[in-house]
Amino acid sequence: MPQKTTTTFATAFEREVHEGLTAFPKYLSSKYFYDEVGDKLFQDIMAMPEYYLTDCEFNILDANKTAIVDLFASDGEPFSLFELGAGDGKKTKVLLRHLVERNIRFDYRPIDISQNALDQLETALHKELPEVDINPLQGTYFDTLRDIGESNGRRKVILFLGSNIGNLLHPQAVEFLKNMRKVINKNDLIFMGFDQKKNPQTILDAYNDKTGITEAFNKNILARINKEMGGDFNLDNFLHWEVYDPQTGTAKSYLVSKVEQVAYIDRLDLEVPFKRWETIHTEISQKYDDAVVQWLAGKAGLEIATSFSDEEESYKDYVFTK
Ligand code: AVJ
Repeated sequence: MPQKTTTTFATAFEREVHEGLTAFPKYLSSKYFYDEVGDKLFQDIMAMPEYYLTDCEFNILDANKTAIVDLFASDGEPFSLFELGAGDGKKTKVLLRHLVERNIRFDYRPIDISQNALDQLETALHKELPEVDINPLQGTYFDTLRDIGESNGRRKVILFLGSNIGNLLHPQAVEFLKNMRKVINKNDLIFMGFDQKKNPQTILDAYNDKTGITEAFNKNILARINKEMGGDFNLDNFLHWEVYDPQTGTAKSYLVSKVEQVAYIDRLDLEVPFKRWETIHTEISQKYDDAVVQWLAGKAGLEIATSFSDEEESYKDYVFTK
């Protein structure tokens, strides 16, 4: 079987695909769901009735915008509002609009892995909220945290919405929070969304819609390998499978091979054999409760200053300081 033995890969994506598809059991990282097609599919997910997270957080921000903006602007000095994984900024616009209405001085620095998402956000903001001073930054959370640390001397508020942290296992989440702690000063804030444990059926439905949007989103990682690395995955030979463990609060997504098959990835010179019913683990979407968030924050040396939630406590935004 031809196998690439050298360790030179053109991109991190190529390296990680090689690593994950030659491992046992197989895995791929959900951060590679997001190209132009994936961004659109995720927007469709956010618009689905089953995917309660987006509406829930939107309503929390809208209902509490005065208190939230008071926190952000606490000392009256101009500040920089960073946002990790900004996406289409739908929820953030509630806060941006309120900041503009109150004549608060700030600049907005959205960060996303997808240049396409950033371009769309910048165009939309120029039209809808031309007063906002916007400086987009493309990259992964890990690269860009460095840039945040080295930024101008203004106070920093870092937004991390949408329960994006849920893609990280707890040890990675602690590492990530520690890195965030390193780039902030005493009066800076981290404002972060954490989807909460709830009726397991509600969670399962959010990641397993009947219309197949989540399935297409999950399979988009194989579509990207086909497009960008000359892969020949037959997407119909895989099914989307979701599990949720109510004890640990972990939702996991898989692609399951319906047949015995061998895929070939030209750019990697790699054959990828699958047994019938063999899996590729593609994503975790962790659900939390106060105790777990408290524990994560404590491990990272952060304090919970306050939190905002809906009536049902199905989703919470926490404010961390150091
Ligand atoms: C963007 C990571 C928050 O895990 O809920 C939606 C991505 N995956 N449906 C999530 C996702 C399947 C989403 N995050």
